[in-house]
Amino acid sequence: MRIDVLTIFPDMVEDFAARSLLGKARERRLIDVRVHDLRSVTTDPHHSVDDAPFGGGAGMVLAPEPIFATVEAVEPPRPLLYLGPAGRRFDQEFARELAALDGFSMLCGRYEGVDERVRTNLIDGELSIGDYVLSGGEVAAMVVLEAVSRLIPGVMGNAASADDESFSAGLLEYPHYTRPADFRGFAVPDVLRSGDHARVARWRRAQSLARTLASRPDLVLAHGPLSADDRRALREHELHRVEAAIDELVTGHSAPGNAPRQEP
Ligand code: JCQ
Repeated sequence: MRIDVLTIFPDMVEDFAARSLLGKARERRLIDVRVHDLRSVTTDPHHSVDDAPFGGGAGMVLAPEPIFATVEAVEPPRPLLYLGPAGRRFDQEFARELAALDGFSMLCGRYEGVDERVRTNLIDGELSIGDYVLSGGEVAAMVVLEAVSRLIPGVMGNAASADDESFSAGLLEYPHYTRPADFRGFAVPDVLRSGDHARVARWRRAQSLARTLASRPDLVLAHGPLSADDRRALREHELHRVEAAIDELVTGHSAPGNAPRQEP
C-alpha cells in the first residue's frame, strides 16, 4: 500500500513516519509512505505557497499552483483526500476502508485553507478527525497514517488484529493488570489469577459490557441485544444491574426487575 502526503511541513510528517511501528513497516516494505513538500515545486524567489484572499480579510490561503504542480509531478495515488473539519468523520470503519485500498493520498491544509479550485477540481474527498480546529492538517494526517498502517497485514502481530476486532465488535476493552498482584493495597481481581481461562474470558466480556455501558452507551445501543453468553457472563460476575440497564437501553423500556414500583 502506498500513502502520499502533500504538506508544507514535510519534516514533521517524515519524522513521524520514520519512527515506531510505522517506521518498521516501511523498512520491511509493507507500506510505502511518500511525503512531498509543496514548497519544492515553487519557482518564485520566496518559494511562496500562500497568498492573500481575494475580496480581502484576514489570513492567507494556500495557492492552487504548488498543489496542482505537485499532483501533476508526483501523480499521487487516488483518492486524494483533503484534511479539514468539513470532511467525513474519521473512525475505525473509515480506517478499514482506507486500509483495503492499494493506496490513497492526503493534502494537508494550512492557514485559512486551500483555494476553492483545489477542492472542486483536484481533491476526491474530505476527511475530518473531529470537531475542533487545528492550525494545519499535518497532525490529522499522522492520525490517519497510524490508524491505517496498523491494519495492514504484517504490520502488527496477532495481538493488534484481535484488538481491532474487539473494537469492531463495538465494545470498549476490559481492564488490564500486570504484576504486582498487590500494588499499595490495590489488588488484582482474583478471577484473573484463578487459571480458569473460560471464567477469565467471561469476566472480561462482562467488564467490557459494564464499561461500555458506563462511558459509551451509544456503542452498547449500536451493539444490539445481549446474547445468552453475555447474560451468563454478567450474572456470573454479579452484574445483574448492567444486564437490566442494557436491556432497557436496547428495548427502550424498563425491564421488569428494574421497573419503579407502581403507586397503588
Ligand atoms: C481536521 N479536524 C480538524 C487547517 C484549514 C479550513 O480547513 C483547514 C483545515 C486545517 C487542518 O485540519 C483541521 C481538522 N480534522 O483543522 C487549516
